[in-house]
Amino acid sequence: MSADRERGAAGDGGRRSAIRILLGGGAAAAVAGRVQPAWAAQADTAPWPRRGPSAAVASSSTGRVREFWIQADSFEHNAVPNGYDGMMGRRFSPDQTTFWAIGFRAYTPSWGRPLDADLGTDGIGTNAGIPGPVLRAEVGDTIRVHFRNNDEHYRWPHSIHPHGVQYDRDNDGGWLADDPRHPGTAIPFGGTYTYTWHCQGSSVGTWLYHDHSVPQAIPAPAGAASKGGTADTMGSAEAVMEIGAELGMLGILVVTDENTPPVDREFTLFLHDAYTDDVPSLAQDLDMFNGGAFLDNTPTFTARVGDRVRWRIAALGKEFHVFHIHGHRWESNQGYQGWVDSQILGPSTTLTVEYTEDNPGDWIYHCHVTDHMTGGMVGRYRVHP
Ligand SMILES: [Cu+2]
Repeated sequence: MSADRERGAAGDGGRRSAIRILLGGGAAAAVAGRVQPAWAAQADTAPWPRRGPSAAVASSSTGRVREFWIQADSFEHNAVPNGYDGMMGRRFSPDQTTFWAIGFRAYTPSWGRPLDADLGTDGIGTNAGIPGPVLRAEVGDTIRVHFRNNDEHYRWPHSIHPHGVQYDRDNDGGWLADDPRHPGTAIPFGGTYTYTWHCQGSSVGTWLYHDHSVPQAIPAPAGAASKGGTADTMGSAEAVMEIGAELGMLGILVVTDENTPPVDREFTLFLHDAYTDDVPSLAQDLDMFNGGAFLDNTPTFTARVGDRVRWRIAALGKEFHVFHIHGHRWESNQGYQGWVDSQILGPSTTLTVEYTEDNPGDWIYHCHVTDHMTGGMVGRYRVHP
């Protein structure tokens, strides 16, 4: 708690300094002490919101510790198992759309065995690796993630960096070249680390987590000229930032409170892209929903008329996406406030879409950026009467 207070105090001081700068030289001198107009005195004594985003904790919180045993596993992944782009009619062979992926999977305690899929509104999802398990908690809870790096293929160091929750630097997971041995930022192959994150009032919503460890480059296939460095040649300009996330190390984190509306269906959808420049085994860039590309390789979601439906959507990478569902509208609660049928999201931002289902039919959902439709960001949405 003392850390929270320190953070709040620093934030308030920063805000006052910023106001002085905005007011220009004369006003700043006045604030500094000689002649203080009424508004200036107020600026220093008024009740600036002492509650930073770290302060609010709902009193009705459960205060539980949510423990997760998460392992990074490497596996060969074909993003287009049916070999067909059902929108444009193109065909692919497995060698064109397969790459060595890395993903987070949730396990029984001590990384015993992978947990079963659970697609319920409180579930962890498919637990197939891309995306990682849905990490769920309530305001007031502490999330404890026991992480093990089992990246047998690349044998790179990895980490988990969360969004939306409260953590200190040792639980941040973000690697920096000028502090390369900082705890939690580069867990070696075979190594483990425990992250502790706190869910505060400002943590309610849809967030994400991802690998944020040492940049790496995948060596070009034998016979081709090598384009870049590896962990052993860090400093190469070709190393790719967050390559682990590009290869699949990403997932959705959900924090709820007593005001979170209950729903009948909750779909979690992760938008990310893999590029031939970074992943040489691919024949074309892939733009993926939950690690799959093109109809029937991406998730097919289903609902019934009358269902309360919620989509929790996140994106990572270097693209901006426009999420669109055919036959549906929902009320935007961010940016433009009103009815929409398309919404923008970019790297590390999320969308929470809620509506009551009222339009039966066989629909599609897709990213509306045409390049990304060509790259695979389209899926089916079936609504039963
Ligand atoms: Cu897109």
